[in-house]
Amino acid sequence: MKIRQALISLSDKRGALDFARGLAAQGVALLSTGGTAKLLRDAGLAVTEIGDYTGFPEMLDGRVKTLHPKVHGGILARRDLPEHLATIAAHDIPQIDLVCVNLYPFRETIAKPGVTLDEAIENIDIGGPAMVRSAAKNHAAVAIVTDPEDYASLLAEMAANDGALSDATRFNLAKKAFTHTARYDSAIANWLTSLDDANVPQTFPKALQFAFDRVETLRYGENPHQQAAFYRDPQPVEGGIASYVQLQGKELSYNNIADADAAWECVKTFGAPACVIVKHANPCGAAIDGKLLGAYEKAFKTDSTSAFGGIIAFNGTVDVDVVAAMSERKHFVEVLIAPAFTPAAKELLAAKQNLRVLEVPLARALQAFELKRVGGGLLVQTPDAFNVQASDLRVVTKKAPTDAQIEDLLFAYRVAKFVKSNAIVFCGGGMTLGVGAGQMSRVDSTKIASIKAQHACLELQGSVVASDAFFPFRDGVDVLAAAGAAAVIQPGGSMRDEEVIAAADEHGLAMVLTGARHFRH
Ligand code: 93A
Repeated sequence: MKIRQALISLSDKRGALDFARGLAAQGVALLSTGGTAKLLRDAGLAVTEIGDYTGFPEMLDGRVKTLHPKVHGGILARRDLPEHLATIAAHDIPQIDLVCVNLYPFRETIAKPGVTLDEAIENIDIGGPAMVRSAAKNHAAVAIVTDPEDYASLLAEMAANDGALSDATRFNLAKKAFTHTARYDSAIANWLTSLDDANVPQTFPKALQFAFDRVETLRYGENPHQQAAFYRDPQPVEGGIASYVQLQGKELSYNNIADADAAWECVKTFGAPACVIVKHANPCGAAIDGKLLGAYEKAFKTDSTSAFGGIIAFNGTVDVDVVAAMSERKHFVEVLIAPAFTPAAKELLAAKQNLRVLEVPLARALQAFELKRVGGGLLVQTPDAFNVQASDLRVVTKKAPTDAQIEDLLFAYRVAKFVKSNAIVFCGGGMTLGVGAGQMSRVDSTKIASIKAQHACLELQGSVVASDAFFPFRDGVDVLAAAGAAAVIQPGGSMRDEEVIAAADEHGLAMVLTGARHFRH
């Protein structure tokens, strides 16, 4: 069916003129609301104002513009039902075949600092979503255009199709349109239900609505008998793993993406050139150095057995030296992530066809919320934003750490944040020496970390060690002192801090407290 009449009503007027011109050039009559009509008329296009069309002026400060049977009848009438066609004819209601609408900028309005409830309420669009939903419901005959990105392709399809759009195109537009209005209402519901009795927005709305876009379905989930898909936030956090661009390699798996996220979030916390190797969601090697190559060599050394088949992330541009060093060691990795790769590095990588290589922009923004599904519910928290600094440290032992030890303690604590609890991380010289992860007992984590260091023939004598949470008893301190640690970083806050500090003094250790723990489950 040829499109003969279009209604255009836009808050976001990007590309509107070109689209309207393109429609007019294909013989489509244009109807428009005040601001949009002015834009089109000023550009020399013939356009009918909605008030002239309905015989009612836009009223109530624009709250009622398009809410009229002549608009909704023209959109909603079924073209395949003679009764519908007779009814609109009897009421002198012409058909509207294309509706191009985007809505009052509610999200942008509430993002403004100091926004008032009145301002927000006035930016709740009523007539716009009504038209979008009318047109989307009647997609059998009407095209609903909500995304400026679609203008050009729709004009091209019409031009190639005698002024009509296909059924499939109209159906796809309708799906997009209902998603658009659903998200719009979600934003309103999230904001309004976040207001407390004094209308001050709180962190957690009473009812939390989410909207994600499917990026792809995955071959399977955590295990081959599970189905899985990857969804992206329509407003993704800057520098999050979801912004990846895959340069080469096999399809990403569910576990690949989860581990890539862990490696990427960890490596991003360092200012110095850093390398993090993750295996099964835990860092099995992490290091900082003057150069990425040095960081890689150190990170690999921590646990070269576990590094095999791992996910590896760098926080700087990967050059050919780094790729060559990986090849020399025959280091098989599942995924390689960096903000950029030099052309020579890319060339060398291209020979490893299966290796998945991801570029992700290096930005350190945090998600608003972290989510975890539990049976019949959802746990929601703000992210762990604590990134320990030297000024956070409180020395509690007779012995104070040296400057070099402080550097390593800070490094160790930042790595420990990304190790599943209970986490014990031995470090020295800007690298992990032994990582104990995911144990039910802190003492066992400490033992495992020191066993791992032994396996790698790494010396723990004089090392530093981080614990993600306090030591409930002195036994953990006894074990790490026996392993050779010289300085300890931990949050403190145990009932037995005194006993733990006394043990550290007894062993001649330096101990610093951070005041904030890093459980990660
Ligand atoms: O205030 S409304 O909820 N009432 C309406 O009847 C109505 N009709 C269109 N908002 C309404 N609109 C919205 O006006 C559209 O969704 C669009 O965002 C905006 C375009 O107004 P203008 O063309 O005057 O700039």
